[in-house]
Amino acid sequence: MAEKNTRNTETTLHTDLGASLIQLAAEKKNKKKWLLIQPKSSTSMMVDSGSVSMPLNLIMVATLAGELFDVTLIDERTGDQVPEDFSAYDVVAVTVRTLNASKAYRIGDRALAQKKIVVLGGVHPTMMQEEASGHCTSVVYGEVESVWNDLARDILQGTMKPLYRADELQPMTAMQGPDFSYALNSGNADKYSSRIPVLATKGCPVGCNFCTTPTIYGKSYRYREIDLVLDEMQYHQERLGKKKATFSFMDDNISFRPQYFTELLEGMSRIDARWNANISMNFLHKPEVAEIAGRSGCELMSIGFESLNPDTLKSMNKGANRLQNYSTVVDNLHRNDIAIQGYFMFGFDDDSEKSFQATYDFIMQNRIEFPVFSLVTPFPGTPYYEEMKPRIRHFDWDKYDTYHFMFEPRKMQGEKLLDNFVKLQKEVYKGMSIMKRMQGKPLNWVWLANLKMHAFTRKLKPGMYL
Ligand code: B12
Ligand code: SF4
Repeated sequence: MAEKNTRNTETTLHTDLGASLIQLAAEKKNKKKWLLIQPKSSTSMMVDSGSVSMPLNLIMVATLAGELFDVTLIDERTGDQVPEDFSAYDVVAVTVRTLNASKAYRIGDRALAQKKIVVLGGVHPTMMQEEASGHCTSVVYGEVESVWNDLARDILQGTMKPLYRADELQPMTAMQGPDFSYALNSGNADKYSSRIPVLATKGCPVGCNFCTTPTIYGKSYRYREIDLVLDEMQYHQERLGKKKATFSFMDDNISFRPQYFTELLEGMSRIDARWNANISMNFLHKPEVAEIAGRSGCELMSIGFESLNPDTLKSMNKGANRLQNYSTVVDNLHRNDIAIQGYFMFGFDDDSEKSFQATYDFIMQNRIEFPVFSLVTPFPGTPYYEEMKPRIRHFDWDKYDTYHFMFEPRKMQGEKLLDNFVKLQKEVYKGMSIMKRMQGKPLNWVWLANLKMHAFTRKLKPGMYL
């Protein structure tokens, strides 16, 4: 049984307003009961299958709500069942991304019909408030921390507003340490990936036109105190043993502030951490950064290379990606035994068969350990969505998993796009290619991921992406 992490004591509730909420909650005879739900999407791709990461978003909601309410967290991805009958609960709160929005809306409708308070939060309701408000009592815009006091008070008093949106974002230094017991105590906790989600920073000022982060957080970049992050990691190291505690940063772009990032890396090297993160290339071409990252226990970095086509890179506004730095970045990381999960997207207007060949050559020549391919998906609320809306083939949210053909690119027929997309994946994950990319590298989960991808890509057919 997991204990609660009580070492990280900073909390949003420990303010005057927070104290009055605790008082208000205590005055109520029965604590209100919350059911928090992580729905499973219906995608057939490898997104919600196998071992999934603990839902840090809902854990954060549970951590706040648990101070005032009785909270149960269920995760449909691990096999937990969403009840038909919500009579045991007062509040049904669901986290929603576009790919599971239809499922979340069905849950919301059912709970509303049973006269429950229904709260929808997460990136999709944030971007599609009007649509989401048809399936709930209240929509929470963006992070729960910035609106929590208002939301909690209204739930206690039964005076719900249709939308909770903060005028300004709270500094992240005050972010409550997540209480993982909500996930770890679940009956299906063994289905969670052993990598523990951790968050040090939020936001990303890069501003890619297809990404929701700049829309939700603007150009802001906030971070937690490094000691709080390290303290949280040490809590897990003590709980599991240093060897078993591996961490996955959920940050949008952990490396954006070089000074903060290098201090965090130095801190992690002191506590002997093992970690991976999403990172942009902004200063990874400097060998000293990769060197500290290696020393700090980084096992894998996930990098959005996105494209090898300079026109495509330009069109997506991803200034951090300089083609001339790609191989240097890879080389720096490899020299420090850091594996690379490389993300590549296709389907842009400037893509042609050449884009596929260039990507294949880059991956094979640079021995990228774990390439991941997706089809560009204009997510609602992004500038890209507005631009592409007249050309989008469907608005069935179940297909917004980045593995569906969304629109016909200008320089390539859809059929050709999908043929090349499938061919590239099969080529990169065929036995010989895996050997070429992975030979001599440590026999660990990255190898295993390659073997799984080998089996998965064998079965791919262009029609699956329609
Ligand atoms: C880390 C990450 C991943 C990780 C871990 C995912 C996971 N299980 O959480 C991995 C790599 C596995 C992943 C996979 C995918 N991801 Co991802 N991911 C992220 C990233 C960078 C951070 C998410 C995170 O955990 N943040 C930290 C938590 C604490 O913050 P949060 O999620 O924003 O939650 C806060 C608020 O939203 C709010 N909130 C959230 N839920 C609720 C619920 C209630 C009731 C309330 C009140 C409040 C509330 O309060 C929370 C606490 O502050 C986001 C970008 C982003 N900033 O959102 C993309 C992002 C969520 N991913 C995205 C996508 C597309 C995917 C994939 C489809 C990619 C793929 N093809 O595999 C899959 C889908 C996985 C899935 N089943 O959802 C998109 C989703 C776009 C959309 N409109 O849905 C995002 C937004 C990036 C983007 N392109 O814009 N992802
Ligand atoms: S660098 Fe990553 S997180 Fe930042 S805007 Fe671009 S896609 Fe989004």
